[in-house]
Amino acid sequence: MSEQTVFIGLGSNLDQPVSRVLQAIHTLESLPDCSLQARSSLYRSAPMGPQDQPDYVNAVVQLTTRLLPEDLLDRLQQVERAHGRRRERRWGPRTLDLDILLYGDRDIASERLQVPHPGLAQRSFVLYPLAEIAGDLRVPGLGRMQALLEQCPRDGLLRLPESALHAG
Ligand code: 5RY
Ligand code: CA
Ligand code: CA
Repeated sequence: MSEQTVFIGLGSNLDQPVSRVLQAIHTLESLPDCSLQARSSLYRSAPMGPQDQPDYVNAVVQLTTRLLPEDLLDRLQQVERAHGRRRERRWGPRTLDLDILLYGDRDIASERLQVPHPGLAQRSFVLYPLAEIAGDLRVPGLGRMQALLEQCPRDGLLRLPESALHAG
C-alpha cells in the first residue's frame, strides 16, 4: 500500500506528563514504516470529561506511514502499554494516550477504530495543536480547519513554551 499522512494525538496526565509526551514522540519517530513529519507544541489543559484528575499535557504529531490503520493502532497500543497504560475506568487518568486523529482522507468505522477521531472538532486540546501543524487541512466529513477552530473555544488551553519542556 502507498504511504499515507496520519495525525496522532498524544495525551498524558500521570507521572511527569511533559517528559512522557516528549519521549513518546521519539518512540513514534522510530516506529517501523513510519516517519515523523511535524510535531506541535505541547499544551496544558484542565481535564474534559471527569474532572477529578490532574491537568493534561497534549500534543499532535504528523507521520507518514505504510502501516495499515489497524496495524498502526496495534503499534500505538504497544507504546501505550510500554508507558504502563492500564485499561481502567473510562475517561480516567492515564500515563499515555495515543489516538489516530486522521489517516489520509479516509473515513474508518470499525470495531476498534473510528477515524476521523470522534472528539476532534469539539476538543480544543486536539484541534489547536492540529491546527498548529496543519492549519490549511480539510478534515474528512468536517470541513476546513479554520472553520472548525472558529467553532471551538480555546477554553483555557495553554501552549507550553519550548523553554518549559527541559524542566520536564
Ligand atoms: C467531554 C469527555 C471525555 C472530552 C469529554 C473525554 C483528555 C474528552 C481529556 C485529554 C484533556 C480526556 C475523553 N466533554 N482532557 N479528557 N486532555 N482525555 N484536557 O487528552 F476528551 S477523556
Ligand atoms: Ca485513546
Ligand atoms: Ca484521547
